[in-house]
Amino acid sequence: MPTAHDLQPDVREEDRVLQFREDVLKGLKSGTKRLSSKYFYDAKGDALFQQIMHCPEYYVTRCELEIFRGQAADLVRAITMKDKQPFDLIELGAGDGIKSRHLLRALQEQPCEFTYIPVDISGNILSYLEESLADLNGLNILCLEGEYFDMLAEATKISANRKVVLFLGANIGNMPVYEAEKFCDQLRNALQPGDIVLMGFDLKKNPQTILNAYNDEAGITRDFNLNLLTRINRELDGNFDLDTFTHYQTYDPETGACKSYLVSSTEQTVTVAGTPISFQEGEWIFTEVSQKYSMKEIEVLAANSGFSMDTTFFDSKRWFVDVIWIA
Ligand code: AVJ
Repeated sequence: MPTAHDLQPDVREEDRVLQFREDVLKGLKSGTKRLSSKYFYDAKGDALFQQIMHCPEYYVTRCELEIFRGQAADLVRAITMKDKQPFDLIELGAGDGIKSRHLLRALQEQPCEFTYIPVDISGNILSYLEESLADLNGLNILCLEGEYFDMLAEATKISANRKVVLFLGANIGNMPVYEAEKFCDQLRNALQPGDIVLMGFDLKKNPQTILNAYNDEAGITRDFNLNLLTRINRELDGNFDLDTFTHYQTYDPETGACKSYLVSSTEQTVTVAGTPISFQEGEWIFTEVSQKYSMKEIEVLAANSGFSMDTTFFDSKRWFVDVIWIA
């Protein structure tokens, strides 16, 4: 099955690097330095994130997996509804699809036809995903590599079927709250009444549990964070010295924002794509937010963007929730 990734790979690659350079330079030249967490996911970053998902401290994936393993039948009932019309199952930020696999198998056992359309910014992980799902006989799959809404528009061009959009793994947490609100508005506008969203949120809980999940003993999250600098060195001809940057993690239980930074331990000047970037000793680069929610905040988010809350699925500790919203 061809993927969007296969179409004119050279042109796409060139555009991708140009965009990366523009974003990185803008972020590093700004008064408060920042880099977008979407750039974590090169081949090395994908592999490190897979390792994070196996860290004892990183409960997020295990909680959602428990929901998908234990409640697949209920999830299927909630997303297929009564009409039995074929639908498109579009997964935004699909990654390696470990969780979706349970859902896909349960869906294959019911009579309703569907096409699985995983969307991801990493073509690398999509190839891996497609291969890992090869044993699901008869699965209709179409991989789309790119940004969420570009690919959602692409999917709408390809098919007029009812849509079920999966946005799992607390991926929405990578947006600050005001962006998540914009995202949900935009998502609602891209859908038709009756379309369904299945969204995963990491819930507020003991702050120490959350902080530890992003500050694991083995230092995998640190390496994941630092890999962004390695990627800049390689793809944008940068000269970051990784020994002079440390991983710094915070969690604010009141706002629910869990944030990652890279802190320069010395005063220094780094060059990226020919542009000098100077750092004070102790100056930081903000690299990621992983926003945590309360149920109340999730309800408000749904209501404000015009979705109606349908079903909720919790893990046994109630640390994570998958919610069904109807457009
Ligand atoms: C893939 C966005 C869900 O924020 O929990 C894990 C990424 N970053 N550890 C998260 C991540 C550091 C993860 N998401």
